[in-house]
Amino acid sequence: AVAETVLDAKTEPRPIDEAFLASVLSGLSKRQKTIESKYFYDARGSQLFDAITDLDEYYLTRAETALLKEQSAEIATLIGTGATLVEFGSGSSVKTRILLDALAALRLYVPIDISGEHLDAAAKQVAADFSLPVIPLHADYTSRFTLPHQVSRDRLVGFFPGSTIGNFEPDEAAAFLDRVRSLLGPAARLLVGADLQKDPARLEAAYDDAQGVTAAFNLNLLVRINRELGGDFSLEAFRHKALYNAEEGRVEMHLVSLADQSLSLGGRQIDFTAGETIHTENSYKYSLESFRELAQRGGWRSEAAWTDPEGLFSFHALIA
Ligand code: AVJ
Repeated sequence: AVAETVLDAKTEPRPIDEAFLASVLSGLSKRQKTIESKYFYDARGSQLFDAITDLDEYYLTRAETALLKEQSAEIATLIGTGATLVEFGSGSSVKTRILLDALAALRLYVPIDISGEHLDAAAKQVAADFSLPVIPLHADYTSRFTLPHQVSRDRLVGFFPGSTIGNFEPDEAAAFLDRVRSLLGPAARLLVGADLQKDPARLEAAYDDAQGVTAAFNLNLLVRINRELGGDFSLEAFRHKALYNAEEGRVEMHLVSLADQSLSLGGRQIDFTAGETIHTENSYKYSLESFRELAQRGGWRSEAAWTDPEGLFSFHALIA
């Protein structure tokens, strides 16, 4: 506690991220309160997500990694030589390495990530390990951006693993896929991972693990709002909830208010009734066919698709 006080005294107060504040205020003033899931990933949130990927219940990362290893030679054959790989939300590029091991004579790797520090370190490491030109791009791939001018729009291959596409509403996912297609140009390919529909109990366990890591990941949104936006959320007054919404085909995460309570944020009062929730994430689950339809709405056609032996996860090669 003493050390913290000393540090606090020396640290300049950081200016508030106005976009974050505006997004939270707007989300919390809706009838169904929401917080955008892209705000999960501060340093602590990214750490917690990494811990999630190691959980027994969270089969997604293991299934996709195994699938990529199994199919990387075939994927490499589709892609051929001289391509440029553009990754959306590259993080630490762990899955990329599996592809890079198999891809012959890649021309360039362009990792795109919202977290700048992480990105530069990961980019340097990949460049060194694969003796590959790497141009990292610090950007929020969910908003509009352009590729660096050094990247010629020739033989571009997008890479979007992890079922992150499932965080978009289907309409937004189709719009995103359409935007990626115009970004990558004609003759482009897109390699994308999508989690599959399955037994709701298995899905719910994946988002509500026994150790409570996912609960901590969800509650970290409130920790972040308290620290960065001066919120006064009591963490004890909310609990994590995950449920499978069968009509929508998605897992939802919520934070449930355990009591009637009011708090203040950005000069506004926000009221909760007991049992009211903040909807913090959707993870849409697709079938092979429903994902192909989605891709088609985004202007892509399916070139190939693979699933793991258990039928848990899918990986698609799309062509513009
Ligand atoms: C990284 C978006 C794919 O939706 O499965 C994990 C995030 N949320 N546990 C997912 C997440 C709760 C994850 N994605």
